[in-house]
Amino acid sequence: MLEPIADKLRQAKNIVFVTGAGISQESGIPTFRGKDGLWRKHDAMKLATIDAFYEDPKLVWEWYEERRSNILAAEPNAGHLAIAALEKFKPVHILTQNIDGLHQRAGSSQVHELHGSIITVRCTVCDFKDTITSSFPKLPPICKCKNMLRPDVVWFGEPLPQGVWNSAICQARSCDVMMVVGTSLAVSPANLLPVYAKQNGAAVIEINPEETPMSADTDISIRSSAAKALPELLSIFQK
Ligand code: BJW
Ligand code: ZN
Repeated sequence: MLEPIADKLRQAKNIVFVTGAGISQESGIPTFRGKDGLWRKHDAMKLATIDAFYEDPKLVWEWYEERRSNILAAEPNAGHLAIAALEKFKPVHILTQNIDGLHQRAGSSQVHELHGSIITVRCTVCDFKDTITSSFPKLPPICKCKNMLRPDVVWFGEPLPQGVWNSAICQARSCDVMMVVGTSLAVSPANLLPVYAKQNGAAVIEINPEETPMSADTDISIRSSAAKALPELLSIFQK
């Protein structure tokens, strides 16, 4: 599948991955927009905005608690593991929209979490931020300052963490190969990253069983699952 761009991959000085929910689908974590996607069952505007949180914090927290326990029970799949193993051969940066931490658990060292993390919590008012180590006895959890804690994720209408976003732009503008894996590219500003890479002359390679708005502009679109295609990508370097 990747033979047409094998030389480009071998010659690459740095490889950047832009990943989305699809890469974790084969770990049993549902995507957002597919046929079994979360947004088919839930109204995004009632769960993933700050207004929704203030409207019904318990509901939003229950949804995140359920997802967190599913995520913590999941394991990185062959796709995550192949990307981690690639670090033996090339500098690799991962710009992920996922909040599941599976890239880090697979062993990747350079992971930029564009939409935050489900295993951290922060205060809605003060600077408090912490890792969640167990489930909360009462929802919503309350900070020492007596205000509500919230999941440390990026909801619709919220800016991405500035430092992470700035690094992501730098990576996108300086890479020579960008792999776009398991994202519908429906959400901005993350969907601009392949555009920046393309403007910089990088080869953009997509791995996704479905077409995306970027497919026509990629150098190669691989219609396959992440857990199938990424080990093949790794094997190019192992030859
Ligand atoms: C496989 C596979 C397999 C399946 N292998 N592949 C109008 C009104 C209001 C806002 C906007 C608007 N128009 C635009 C906006 C901006 C908005 C936006 O983009 N909205 C669009 C949806 C219209 N964006 C924002 O609001 C962002 N912030 C922002 O713009 O700030 C501006 C600002 C600046 C300064 C001050 C203030 C504001 C924030 C976006 C936050 C997104 N948050 C979520 C939830 C995060 C927390 C959580 O997880 O709960 O992030 S939404 C959800 O979508 C989640 C994901 O990270 C994100 C992207 O989804 P992803 O990963 O692409 O998943 P899917 O399901 O869409 O696609 C999966 C793909 O995998 C599919 O293509 C499958 O085919 C494929 N696949 N199995 C490989 N095995
Ligand atoms: Zn506080």
